[in-house]
Amino acid sequence: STTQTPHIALFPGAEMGHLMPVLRLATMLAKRNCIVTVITAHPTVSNAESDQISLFFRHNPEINHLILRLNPSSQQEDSTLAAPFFLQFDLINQSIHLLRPLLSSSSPPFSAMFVDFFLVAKTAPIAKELHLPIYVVSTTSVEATSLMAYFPVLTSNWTEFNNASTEIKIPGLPPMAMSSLPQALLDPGNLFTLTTIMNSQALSKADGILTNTFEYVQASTLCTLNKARVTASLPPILPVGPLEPYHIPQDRDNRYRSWLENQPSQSVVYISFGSRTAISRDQVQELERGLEKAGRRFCWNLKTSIVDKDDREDVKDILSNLFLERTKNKGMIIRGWTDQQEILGHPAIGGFVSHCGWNSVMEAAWQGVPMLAWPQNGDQRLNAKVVEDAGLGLWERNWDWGVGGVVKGDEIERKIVELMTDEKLRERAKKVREEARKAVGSGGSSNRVIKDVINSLIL
Ligand code: BUP
Repeated sequence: STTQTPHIALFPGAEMGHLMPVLRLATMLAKRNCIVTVITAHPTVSNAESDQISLFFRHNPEINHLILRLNPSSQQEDSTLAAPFFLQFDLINQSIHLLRPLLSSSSPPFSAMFVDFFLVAKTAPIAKELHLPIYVVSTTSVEATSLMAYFPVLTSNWTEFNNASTEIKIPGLPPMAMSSLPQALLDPGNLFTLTTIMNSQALSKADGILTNTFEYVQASTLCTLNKARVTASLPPILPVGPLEPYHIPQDRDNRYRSWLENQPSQSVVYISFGSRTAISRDQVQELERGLEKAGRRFCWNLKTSIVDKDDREDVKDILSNLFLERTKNKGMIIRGWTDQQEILGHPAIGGFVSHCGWNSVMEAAWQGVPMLAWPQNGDQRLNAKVVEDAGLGLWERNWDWGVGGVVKGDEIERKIVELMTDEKLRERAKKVREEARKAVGSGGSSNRVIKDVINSLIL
């Protein structure tokens, strides 16, 4: 039989940082004449996820939607950082037997499955049964993917791993500081660690690892890794990014939009630590001090809870009255979910203080906004290094609140001023933007990669 139009099943994981890039990939594939079906697990962990899912399908009617209904979990929500998302991944994996009937009932039949990294172990056998190629969608940097891929080797002897020096050596990559490892991975019994190892070991079953990155920012890493794989069985890492944001017309949250409209070009620093990182009260106070002293205009996406669903407290209960009063003409405080991509694309934005979640890094690259990298946990320190190396931003390595530390206001002031006045940095960030657009444009590196993948699915 001949299939000119491949039908691709996309299966994102839990958490906005895993959902958004897959939805972006879905629109990219649909534009290239693929039939696209996105499978989402229901219920989601957060309202932000379920809102985004309904908005997305409402505005992209050409993309099909299948729902994998999860059995209600008997597990209790854990209060440790981001644990709800690991539990959700676990629950999806436990419910994976529901996927096969969903897939086989679909018409036209599927040509391939693209799945989240944390779902590959359980979905690869299904792909095999259905004789479908399977690609992993990585939502992080190549460095972080390599670390995951190599992790089972690193920990084949836990005692040795725990006594290891301060550096981790992964073939083909510069040594990584032990401190850049997601903390949860140091605990062999942690659900995150177990899920990582299970899926890392299954990577060899995939035909490729589609990654939201582009040659320019990670050229040497990509080149080394694809020549001499981290592990012999690692499939090729395929840079297809930056995944272009899709536009969803919004009628809510006009407050910050009209505020931004009235600010001079490149005068505002945007501050956000992502959807999972809650900031401590002490750090909030120091940030207030730093922002006030820096005297710059700012737009602060203020989150004090872990999961993106429940920021309920009033701003006035978190920030000091004095700060609010003194900065009322200079600052905009955002609570709840907002379209970050749209904010970063606004001409008034001149800098981005970020935790360096990989999506945020790619969004800053896409818009050419200089970053002040302030990584906290997970893959963020590895990502911050990429930001620095690519010339997209500054990184103060000793800034860390992850281990209970608090960065002082004076330090914050100094770095924000540097971020907003460093002309060379601004130029370099512009260059990154140019290269990002070249990569996905006609004849660009990412464009070629995705074209080849699609062509390989045409029988
Ligand atoms: Br907060 C927030 N609006 O208000 P990352 C985030 N986002 O659009 P993660 C919004 O969510 P970790 C908001 O643009 C990005 O696409 C943001 O992904 C969007 O970090 C995504 O940047 C967040 O990869 O943390 O997933 O929050 O690093 O722990 O994965």
